[in-house]
Amino acid sequence: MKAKMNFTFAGASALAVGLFLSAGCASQTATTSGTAPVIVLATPPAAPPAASATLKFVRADSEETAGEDGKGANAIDGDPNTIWHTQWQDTNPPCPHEIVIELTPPKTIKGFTYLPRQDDSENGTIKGYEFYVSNDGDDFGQPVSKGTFENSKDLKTVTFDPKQCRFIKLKALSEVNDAAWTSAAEIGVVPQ
Ligand SMILES: [Ca+2]
Repeated sequence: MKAKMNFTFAGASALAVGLFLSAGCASQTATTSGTAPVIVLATPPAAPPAASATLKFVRADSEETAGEDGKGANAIDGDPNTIWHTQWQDTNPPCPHEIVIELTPPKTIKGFTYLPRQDDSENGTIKGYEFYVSNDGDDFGQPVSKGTFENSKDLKTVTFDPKQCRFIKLKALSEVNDAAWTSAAEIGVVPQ
């Protein structure tokens, strides 16, 4: 849709420029003809909203809520500056860690996104991962995707064959510096 709009824009612009150039010392007719498509371009139709699902935090195996605000819900609040972080103040449970998120309504998704914490620390940034989907929130079966993230602050996008699901689970198998923790600024899905 967007590519088509851009093509239309470019084509119309070329037409307008062509009309302008051919008009020379703009006659009334050329000016009127050349202006019309520009007016249309000034108010392009709005793009249709992307298919999306509301994300709801369900559970995580560990959340640090005393030493910092590291609750699991921070991974789906839309704010890159808030994070889910597993416990580190009184105990440091080791990987793997996991977080379960519900999609409302259930969706067919073809991938997920992981945004690591965006501050100066790497603590908890996921290295090895597995990603699961489920319809009941209990039986997640085998992972639909597994791999290793590059160690950077960049948004990671992982795609797979489309899956209809109500729940997703991201399991962190390891941390970039092999520490015990897991953290996430944002976790999202890629709708089909
Ligand atoms: Ca967040």
